[in-house]
Amino acid sequence: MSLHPLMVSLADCIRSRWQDFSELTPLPLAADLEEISGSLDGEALFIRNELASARGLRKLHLETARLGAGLQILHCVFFPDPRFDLPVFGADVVASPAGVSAAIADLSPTRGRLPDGIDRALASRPCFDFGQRRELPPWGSIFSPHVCFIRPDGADEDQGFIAWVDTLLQVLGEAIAAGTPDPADTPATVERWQGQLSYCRQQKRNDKTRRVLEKAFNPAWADRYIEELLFDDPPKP
Ligand code: BLA
Repeated sequence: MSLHPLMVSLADCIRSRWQDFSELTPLPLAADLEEISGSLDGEALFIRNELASARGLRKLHLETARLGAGLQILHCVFFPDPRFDLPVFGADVVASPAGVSAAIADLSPTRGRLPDGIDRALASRPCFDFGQRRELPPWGSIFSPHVCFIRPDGADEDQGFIAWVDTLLQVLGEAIAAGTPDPADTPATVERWQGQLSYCRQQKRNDKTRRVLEKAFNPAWADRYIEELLFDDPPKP
């Protein structure tokens, strides 16, 4: 079974913006984490991971997965180099045979609030008027006021969501190009590093991610996957 069309188009959009980043360098990925296949209750499981770094970004990660019971996931996070005054880009799409239940995308602050330029750029860009906005869970306090968390309804909303992700990546790309790194030991850098630690800690409070991985694989594997690949602690700058 192929991936939901929203995920195929969104992955294409992300890969195409990602290709435009300067100093793009593939990051090594443990061989057993790049392409993972298995089966659960007779159903095929599949995970594909892509990992890179670029100017201003210490880790770009795109994951597409089929995890049993017809569950499909697109997970993407771009973690900035904390020396740059940049937000974390994150996107997650979850689909079951009943359709896409969650589509979320954000540029999330790592130091209190978004840099002014990014905040203004996002406020000025049009965003589709989605019919079903979803309420954030308590750990979602990491997201910005511009976060888009919806249950997309139909092809127009799918396109609207992809267009918004494209806007986020364009705004991020402009901020990367305009930005210059601060020294590693400057207080702002250290605070942004701590902000990323906190972002990862909050994401790890999402029981839904862990539960799905534990069921598809096992608790020890899920733990390693979350701690080493999805939300590993950022190295001290
Ligand atoms: C929700 N994430 C979910 C759900 C599942 C997963 C099954 C429930 C779907 C729903 O509420 O409709 C599962 N997500 C996964 C798995 C992976 C994954 C297994 O990424 C990876 C292998 N989650 C993220 C990122 C964001 C994110 C980067 O990984 C946001 C930038 C958000 N996922 C997110 C949110 C919810 C969610 C906010 C809703 C949680 C809730 O309502 O409690």
